[in-house]
Amino acid sequence: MNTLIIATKNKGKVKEVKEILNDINIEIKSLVDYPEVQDIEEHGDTFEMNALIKAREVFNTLGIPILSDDSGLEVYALGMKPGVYSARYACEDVNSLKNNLKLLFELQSVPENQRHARFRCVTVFKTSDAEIISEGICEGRIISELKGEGGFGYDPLFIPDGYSQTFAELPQDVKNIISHRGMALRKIKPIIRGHFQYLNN
Ligand code: ITT
Repeated sequence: MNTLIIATKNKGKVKEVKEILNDINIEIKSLVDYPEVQDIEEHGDTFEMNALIKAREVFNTLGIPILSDDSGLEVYALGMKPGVYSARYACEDVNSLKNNLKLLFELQSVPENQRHARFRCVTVFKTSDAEIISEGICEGRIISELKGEGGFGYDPLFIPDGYSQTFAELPQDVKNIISHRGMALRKIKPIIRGHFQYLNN
């Protein structure tokens, strides 16, 4: 069976990507399965640059089709921060609780009706002869206390527009339909499917 590698060790992302692509007949692995791939320095200042950096570095090491995801939260009242720094907003290590607490602290004096935010996700599908990029955006707002146990990252603080529950409270299949990641992946999915169908013919 053909293999697609997701260029991440983030288990929350891996779970979502696998579910969204589950009707393509491929084996999906992540960098958790490839400890020999060294940590990648994400030195780009846009989601697109960082997604390209991850896809290219992992492709150069492993030489098989790669899907990368660079994503984050942009809060309007904070000048679109934390943005590309979402994973390491509070400290150098990825620590979701600390990031969420820092976000609550930064927004403590911002009233409910000015807490608009959006998640953005840029994905890159890289093969030996192409790099395809897609983007998804999900608008919503940040609440003032953590709610829900599901999802990952900032999910317990984010309520998508049109809903009354956080991403951490909503069922995973609902998040996948409306999320930034779901949107970016559904755009790129026909190309991924077509690539592997072509390889099999
Ligand atoms: P990789 O670089 O290994 O993919 P990462 O977690 O460092 O993993 P990013 O650099 O793309 O990934 O940072 C994304 C951060 O943005 C992530 O750690 C979360 O804090 C946040 N984030 C992205 N998508 C999210 C989602 O669907 N729900 C909640 N938080 C999300």
